[in-house]
Amino acid sequence: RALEADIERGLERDEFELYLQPRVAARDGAIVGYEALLRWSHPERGMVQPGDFIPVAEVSGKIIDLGEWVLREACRLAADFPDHLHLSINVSPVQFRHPDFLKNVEDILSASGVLPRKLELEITESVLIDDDQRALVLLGHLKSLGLRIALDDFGTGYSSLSYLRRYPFDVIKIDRSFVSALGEEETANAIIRTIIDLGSGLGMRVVAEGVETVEQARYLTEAGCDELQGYLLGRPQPVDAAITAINASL
Ligand code: G
Ligand code: G
Ligand code: MN
Ligand code: NA
Repeated sequence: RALEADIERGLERDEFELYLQPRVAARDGAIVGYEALLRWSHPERGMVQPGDFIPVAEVSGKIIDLGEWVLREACRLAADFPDHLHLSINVSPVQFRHPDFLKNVEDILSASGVLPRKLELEITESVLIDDDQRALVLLGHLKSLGLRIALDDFGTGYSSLSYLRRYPFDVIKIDRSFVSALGEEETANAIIRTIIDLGSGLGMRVVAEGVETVEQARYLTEAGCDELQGYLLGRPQPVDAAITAINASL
C-alpha cells in the first residue's frame, strides 16, 4: 500500500501524534517552550518519522489536512500550557502557500481559545522565495494575530541575509549543521558568532538547534545565543512525558 493513501486513513483513525522537544534559556537552562514534532504510529509500519512521510504528504497535497491537524492539536496543547511557555510548530511551504492558510489559522486559533502569543510558527526560507509580496503580507497578518514567527534552518538557504532585512521574524533558529561543526571547522565558529550578533542586533531571539554536547552549549551561551535546543537539553518526547515535566517544574 502506498503511504499516500494511508495518510488519510491515519488521520481518520487518529494515528498521528505530536512529540515535544524542549527549548531552554541559554543563561540558566530554564525551559521556555517546546517544538512540536509530528510522529505517525502506523499500524503496519510502526513509528514512521516525518522525514519519511512529510515529503509524500507535500507532493500529494495531504499535507494540508495533516497541517491543519497539527495546528489544531498544538492549539489544544498550548491552551493548557502555563503562560510562560510557548509551543512552536513547523509549517510546510505547501501549507504556507495554500490560499486558505490564513483563514484556517484564524479559525483554529479562535475555536481553541489559546492565547496566540503562546504559539510560534516555524517557516523555512523556501517559503519566501517565490512570492515575496504575498509572503510579506501573510507574515504581517499572522503577526497581527499575535503569533510569533521563527525562521527555521537559518543559514541553509540562498539569501538568508536579505530575508532577515525584509521579513519581521521574532526568532531565528541556527541550523544544526553549523552547531555540529563547532570546534571542528574554524569557519563554523565565526559564522555562528556572526549570526548571533546579527539576530541580536535586529532584535530577534536567536536559538541554536541540534545542541548535543556541553562544549557546544558553553560556546553558544558565551557567544550570546539566547536559547538552546537539542538532544543535550532534551529529546522529542511524547506529550504526556512533557506535561509531567512541566507540572513538576511549576
Ligand atoms: O522530528 P524530526 O527530526 O524527525 O523531523 C524531521 C523533519 O520533519 C524536520 O525538518 C521537521 O521540521 C519536519 N517536521 C516535523 N514535524 C512536522 C510537522 O508537524 N509539520 C511539518 N510540516 N514538518 C514537520
Ligand atoms: O527542520 P527542523 O529544525 O524542524 O528539524 C527538527 C529535527 O531535528 C527533528 O527531527 C528533531 O528530531 C531533530 N533534532 C532535534 N535535536 C537534535 C539533535 O540534537 N541532534 C540531531 N541530530 N537532531 C536533532
Ligand atoms: Mn523546526
Ligand atoms: Na531546523
